[in-house]
Amino acid sequence: MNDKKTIFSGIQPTGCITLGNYLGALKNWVNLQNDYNCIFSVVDLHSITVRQDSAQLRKRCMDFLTQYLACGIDGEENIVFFQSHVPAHSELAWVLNCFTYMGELSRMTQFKDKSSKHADNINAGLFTYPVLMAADILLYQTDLVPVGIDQKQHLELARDIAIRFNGVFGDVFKVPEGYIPKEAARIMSLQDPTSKMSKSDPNVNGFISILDDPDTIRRKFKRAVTDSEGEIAFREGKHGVNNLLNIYSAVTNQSVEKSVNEFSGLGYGELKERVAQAVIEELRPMQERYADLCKNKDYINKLYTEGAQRAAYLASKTLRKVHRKLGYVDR
Ligand code: ATP
Ligand code: LTN
Repeated sequence: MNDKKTIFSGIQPTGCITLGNYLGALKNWVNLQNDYNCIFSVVDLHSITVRQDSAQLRKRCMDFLTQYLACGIDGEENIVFFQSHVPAHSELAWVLNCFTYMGELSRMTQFKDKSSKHADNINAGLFTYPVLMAADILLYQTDLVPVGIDQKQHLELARDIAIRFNGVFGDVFKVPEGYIPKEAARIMSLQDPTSKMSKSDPNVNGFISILDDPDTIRRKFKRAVTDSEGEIAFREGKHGVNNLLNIYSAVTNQSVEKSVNEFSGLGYGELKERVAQAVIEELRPMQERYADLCKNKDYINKLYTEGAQRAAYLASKTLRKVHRKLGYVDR
C-alpha cells in the first residue's frame, strides 16, 4: 500500500451515462486518478430501487463499466467493480441502517423526488438508499468522494453516520469529504434548463448521452431551450444560456467569465454550434476507445473480477473492525 489518499465513487446503471454524469463526476475521476488510490463502482444494488428489466440491466452494467474505462479510468492502477460482487456493501448497509434515523432519511430530497416520480413503487430500498451509499463510502476508509452537487445531501448524511458510529465505538470510519466541481456541479436538462440533466429522463432531447454521435449532439444542442433576450450573458434567470456556458467552460477547462468574453456579440445559434462542436471533440477519443474495448470482453472481465477481489479484501478489513466493535463473535 502507498500513502496516497482514497477516492470512492459510483454511478448507478440506469438509463445511459450523460454529459451531466461525465462533467459532474467521471471527468473528475479521470483527473484525480493519479493522485489517489481510486475505487470506482457500477452501483447496481442502488439501481434496483427503481424497477429494471433484467436483461437490460445486465447489459447496461457492462456498458457502464466499459464507459468508465473508455473515459480514461485506468482499471489496473485503480479498482473497478460491480457493487453486487462485494457482499460487504450490503452487510455494512444493514449495520448502518441501525445507526440512521427515519427522520434523517425522510429529509432526503432525492427520496422525495424519486417517490413522486415512482408513486406506485415507494419501496423501503428507495428510502434507505443513502445508507447503502454511506456503506459504499465508509467501507473503504474513503477520504474523497467526487460527485455532482445533487449528492451533497447524501454525502453529508454519510459523514453524520460515520461521526455517530465513531462517537459510540471510537475511530472506526474515516469521515469523508466531497469533491464537487465548480462549473459542472449541476448540468441542466437541454429541454427544461430549470431541472437537472438526468439519465432517466424519458425525453431523450433533454440529455446528451456520452455515446451520442456528432449529428445527434448537434441536433440536441440546436433544439436546446434558451430565452428570447438574444444576449449571451451569465446571470440569474438565464437558465438555458447559463447551462450552455457552463457546459462549454467545463469541457474547455476554462472559467465561465472567459467563455462569456469569447462569445460576446454572437448569437445563440453560434453559441449552440460552438458548444456542440466542443462536446463532440471532447467525446470523440472516448467513443473510439469504447468501440475498441467492446471487442475486448475478456480484458474487461478480468478487470472487474480482480477489481471485486481487491475491493472485497479492503472492505473485509473495515467490516471485521465493525463486527468486533458491535460485539459479534469472530468468524
Ligand atoms: P437518475 O436520472 O437515474 O437518477 P442521474 O443522472 O442523476 O441518474 P446518478 O447515477 O444519480 O445519475 O449520478 C451519477 C453521478 O453523476 C453522481 O456523482 C451525480 O452527482 C452526477 N450527476 C448526475 N447528474 C448530474 C448533472 N446533471 N450534473 C452534474 N453531475 C451530475
Ligand atoms: N447515489 C449516487 C450513486 C452512488 C455513489 C455512491 C456516489 C452510490 N454510491 C458512493 C458516490 C459514492 C448517485 O449519484 N445517485
